[in-house]
Parts: sequence; structure tokens; C-alpha cells
Amino acid sequence: MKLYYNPMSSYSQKAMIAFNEKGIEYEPELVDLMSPEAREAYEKIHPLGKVPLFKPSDDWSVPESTTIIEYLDDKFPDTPRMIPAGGGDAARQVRLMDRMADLYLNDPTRELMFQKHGFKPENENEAQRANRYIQGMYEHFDKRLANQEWVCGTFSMADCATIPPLFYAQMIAPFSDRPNLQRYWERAQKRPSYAKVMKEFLPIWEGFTVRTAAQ
Ligand SMILES: N[C@@H](CCC(=O)N[C@@H](CS)C(=O)NCC(=O)O)C(=O)O
Repeated sequence: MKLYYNPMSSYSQKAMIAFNEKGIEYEPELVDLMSPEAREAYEKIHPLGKVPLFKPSDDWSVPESTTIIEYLDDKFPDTPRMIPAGGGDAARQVRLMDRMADLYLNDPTRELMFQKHGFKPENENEAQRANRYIQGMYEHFDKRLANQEWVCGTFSMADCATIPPLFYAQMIAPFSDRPNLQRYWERAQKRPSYAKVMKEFLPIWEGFTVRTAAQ
């Protein structure tokens, strides 16, 4: 069981704390995020180039710190749980605080740290980095949607999260060359739940673009 990580990475540390709390051993694989060669090699394992990444076996990858911790809770049921069992309010509070800490503490802190110390992986600017993530996600979605209609099989929260940004993404970074993703987007627009959202949104968006074009 390998954990791709970097000791300076706060998200790697998040996963490592959970491994330690649970007493689960892993084989550490240090990824040098500052070396272009190491990053290039790592992107063959994980196209988004993000650490941590857990590989419980050669044919199975678990990216994303939260998902790694959920995986550990699930697969090692005799270790201390990081998310209270049984769902309900207690589990939801933990998931909420995890999301809040990631989105509104960890990410902004890292952004300011990058600015203060001038860390920029491969000297990317923000737009280049955003584009790399978007293209990495397109690649992932296109593969995932080759054999299924929705992101995780049946319609789920994953689709609630994926569909809205695709509206803006299609203009900023067109994906018509990704046939499965393109078909997904067409299918999504026909889904009554999204069509209802669009009915309110589209006239506002059209008014907004007319106004900004006139400025
Ligand atoms: N949402 C991810 C965030 C992981 C993340 O951003 N890791 C940083 C290090 S703390 C990273 O890999 N940065 C390299 C990059 O963005 O290219 C998670 O929870 O695992």
C-alpha cells in the first residue's frame, strides 16, 4: 500500500494524520513537487499531479485526502473512525467541517503562502494552473463517462456538482473534442432537474452578457 505524498503538503499531512490515528502502515512514496521531471513522472500516475494519492494495490488508486480517509474508515473497520459511523448529524458535521477547512482555510492559506514565498510549480501562473486542472478533469470525465450515463452510474450528488460548472467551462475551455463528456453535457441539459434551474438562469445570463458586451 503506497502513499504518494510530500512532507510539506498540508493535504498529505491530513491523510497521514488519519493513517497514524488508525495505526495503518503504508509505503511512503515522496513526490518532489518542485522538480519538473518528478512532476512529469508523477502525472503519469495521477494526471492532476496532486498529492496525496493512496494506492492500496497496483490496480487501484484513491486520490483526494478526504476520499482516502473515507476509504480507510471503510476498509479498516477495526481502527478508530475518522467519520462517525451510521451517518446522521454527527457524520454530517464532520464532513461539513472537513469541507470548510479544505476550501476556506487550507486552500486560501496555501495561496497566500505561494505568493509570499514565490512557490510556483513549474513557474505556472494561476491561469495555467486552472487550465491544467480543467484539462485533467476533462480527461478523467471523458474516460469515466465512456460506459455510463452519469458520473457515478446513477444520477447523484457528483452530477449536481459537475453539471453547473460545465456551462461556464464550455465557453472558457471548450470540450467538444471529448465525445463522452460532450454527450454527458447534452444529456444533462435534457435532465428535468437541470432544465428547471436553467429556465431561471438563462435569461439572466443572456441579459448579463448583453450588458457586458455593451460596456
Ligand atoms: N483536494 C486535494 C488537494 C490536494 C493538493 O492540493 N495538494 C497539493 C499539495 S498540499 C498539491 O499536490 N499541489 C501540487 C499541484 O497543485 O500541482 C486533496 O484534498 O487531496
